[in-house]
Amino acid sequence: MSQPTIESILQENRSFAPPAAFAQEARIKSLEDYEQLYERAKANPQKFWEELAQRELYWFEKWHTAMDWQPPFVKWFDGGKINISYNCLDRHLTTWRRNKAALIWEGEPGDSCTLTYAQLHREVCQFANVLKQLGVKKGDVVGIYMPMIPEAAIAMLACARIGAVHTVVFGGFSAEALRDRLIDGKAKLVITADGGWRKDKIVPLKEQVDKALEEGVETVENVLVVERTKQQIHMEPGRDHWWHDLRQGVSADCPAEPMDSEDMLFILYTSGSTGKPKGVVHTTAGYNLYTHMTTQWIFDLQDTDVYWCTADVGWITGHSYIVYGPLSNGATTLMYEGAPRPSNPGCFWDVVEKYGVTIFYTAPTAIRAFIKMGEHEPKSRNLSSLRLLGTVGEPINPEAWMWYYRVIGGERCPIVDTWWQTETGGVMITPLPGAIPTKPGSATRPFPGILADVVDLDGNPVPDNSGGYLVVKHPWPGMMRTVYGDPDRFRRTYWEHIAPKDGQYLYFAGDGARRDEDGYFWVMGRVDDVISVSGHRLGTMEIESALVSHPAVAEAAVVGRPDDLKGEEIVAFIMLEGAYEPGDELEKDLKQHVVQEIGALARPGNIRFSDALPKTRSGKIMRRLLRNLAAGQEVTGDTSTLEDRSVLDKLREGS
Ligand code: 6R9
Repeated sequence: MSQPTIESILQENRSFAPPAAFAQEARIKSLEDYEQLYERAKANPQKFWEELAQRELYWFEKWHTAMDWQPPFVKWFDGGKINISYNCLDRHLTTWRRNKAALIWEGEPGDSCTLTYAQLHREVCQFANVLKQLGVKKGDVVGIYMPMIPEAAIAMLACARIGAVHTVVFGGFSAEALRDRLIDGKAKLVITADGGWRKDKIVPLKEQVDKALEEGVETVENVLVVERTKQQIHMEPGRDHWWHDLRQGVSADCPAEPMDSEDMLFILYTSGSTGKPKGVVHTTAGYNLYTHMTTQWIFDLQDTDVYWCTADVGWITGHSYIVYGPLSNGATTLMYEGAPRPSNPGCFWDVVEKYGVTIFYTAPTAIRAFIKMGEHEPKSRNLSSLRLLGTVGEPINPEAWMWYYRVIGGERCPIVDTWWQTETGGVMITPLPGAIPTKPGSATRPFPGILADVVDLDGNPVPDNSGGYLVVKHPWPGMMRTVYGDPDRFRRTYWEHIAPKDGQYLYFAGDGARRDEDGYFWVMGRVDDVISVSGHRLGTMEIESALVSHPAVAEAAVVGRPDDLKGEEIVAFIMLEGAYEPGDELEKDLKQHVVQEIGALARPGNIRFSDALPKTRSGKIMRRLLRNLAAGQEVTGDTSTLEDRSVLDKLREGS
């Protein structure tokens, strides 16, 4: 990489203090409390995490070494014996939580169920015993390709219980993407369902598994199938088994396997900007502790909360903040199979009302979709149970933040904008809702124990308000341990872009950011999303925010295309609000609007209107593909993470 500067052009001066009533009852009640905690952790991170590990988790045996750091490889709590399924289930059974709702589930067609901690424990134990019967042993890799039904979480916990490594593949991935991941992970068993419900249609999961295994995946011996949608499916004799058949008469007694702290817990694939997806490896104890503490403090969990994270379990957010973090804390976690759809655009608000959801955690892309659907959907439901809102996945445009705050939160709920990654295991930069005043568009400050900085390529901190690269300076318990089967790629991707500084290794997240005079972080998006116009490097998100603040724009994605004069020219892909029509007038108006909001240097050279944008299944706009389109090139590289492939064809036709 050359040594570019990254310019930040977003100006946002609004600030919201934690509501007094919220702060009073919160776990962490004031900025002083946060700062004290932060300083204590910074002075001795190992000691800080050790104390929490001792206080918050159950250990079969205590560790001998808190942290062993051989850059870039780290071990946490070496010598300890622990099981995350035990921490999520068994230890609650001897308390009043035994009969508390652990998992509330709502299916898309309107079916639902609630499992108490005791019931969930039973289900997990029985599932674990079936896995054992199918020959799954400690250390074996199990592929999970499931809809959002309780059995997805049960399967994960069952693997963890017996020491099998799960690799969850999002149910929207193609057969080919599934196949690649099963081969790379050397999976021995695949757990799936006949199908899942999505937008009133059946997603034929088992059929995809059949295709993935058609030419044989050498390591896969068995397929375990959960019945969900009940359409006719093929069952391969000897290979495929129904869960409801195998569970008959199986014991629900299955003690949790004492695992070494650093035993692998799961592999989760995340796409690199090019090439083969990376298998991000997380291990047991550190991940357990990190997701436990972040869930507790960031969502300010109280025993009366009904907590709902709308992510899919196939995504890291689902792993850490639907399953492991909430259950480890003994919380009630809600899981919803559906998505807003033409037949029920207000379904999310129905769920909030039906269960009295108190904490709601979603993604900016969903918020922008809600904005497009209009205020009448949320306004016609009773959302007064909500007390805290969260967002994750992308930088949130300040205008979307304000809408979320006003319309969903009734100007009463703090918003936690949580910055983190598959690789970090848990949230890294975020408000603590009772303590840290929020500013729309900023993830605010690092979680206690996280030493984040914004630096240049030589690892030197950049001045306040200058753009740079977001790095982490000290290992934390939840960090990824390696790329599965490719430690070199781990080193290259995360540890070599930025030079070690005074012998200190810096974890490079791949995001650009700036820090303001209050120590707040403003994440500007992936650095590969930065556009260089006449030598000014502009974060795409900031131009997008300007566009989205125009009443005609529902969603915007901005990319650069090569330009002889300026180096790069800005191309904006725009999805309009329902009532607006594309046209030359509007195009001119939008360009002028960006000039007004940011300045002439950010004026888009070209605006294209479209009725959808290419997104990954976790809702991130795939700017790499838009860059190809903007430059008039064929789309290259990996498109397996694209949610709806037809969007590309439409964009191509329209260009
Ligand atoms: C959890 C998750 C990671 C990338 C990350 C960044 C973007 C996530 C963000 C955010 C700004 C936030 N990102 N949260 N950017 N503000 N609050 O999304 O993991 O799918 O691995 O994506 O998402 O660019 O580097 P993952």
